[in-house]
Amino acid sequence: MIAMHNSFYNPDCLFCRIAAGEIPADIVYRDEHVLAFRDINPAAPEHLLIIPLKHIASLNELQSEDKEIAGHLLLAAGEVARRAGLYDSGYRMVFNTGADALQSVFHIHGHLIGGCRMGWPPF
Ligand code: D5M
Repeated sequence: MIAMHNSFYNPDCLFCRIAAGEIPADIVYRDEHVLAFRDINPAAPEHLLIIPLKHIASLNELQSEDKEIAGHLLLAAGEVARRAGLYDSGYRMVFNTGADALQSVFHIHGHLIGGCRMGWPPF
């Protein structure tokens, strides 16, 4: 694979590497802006991650120029939920951001979780 070094792809980012096909993942959805795959450490019966293909570290780094990507990511959620069998039963989408939220991978990802009755609030 040709090495890409630009602000879109960060070679040190795990999720950029998954998006580039360098690291395998259980992919359930892909389009021109986003990718969804199963979380390796599921916190619910169904646990998927929806990421932008563009490297953006967290919601804090999202810029107004990323509006189309951000909107697209939310628009994809319903289709990802449908493919995971969660569309009718319901699901939750969470974007852990920063230390208090325990963000561990610094490439925006929406956790789409479901397949069980959940509680609220989550702490
Ligand atoms: O969530 C980061 C999430 O990323 C966490 O739930 C585990 C998941 N993860 C880590 N490595 C992988 C791979 N290789 N495939 C799939 N899922 C992965 P955060 O909100 O940053 O804590």
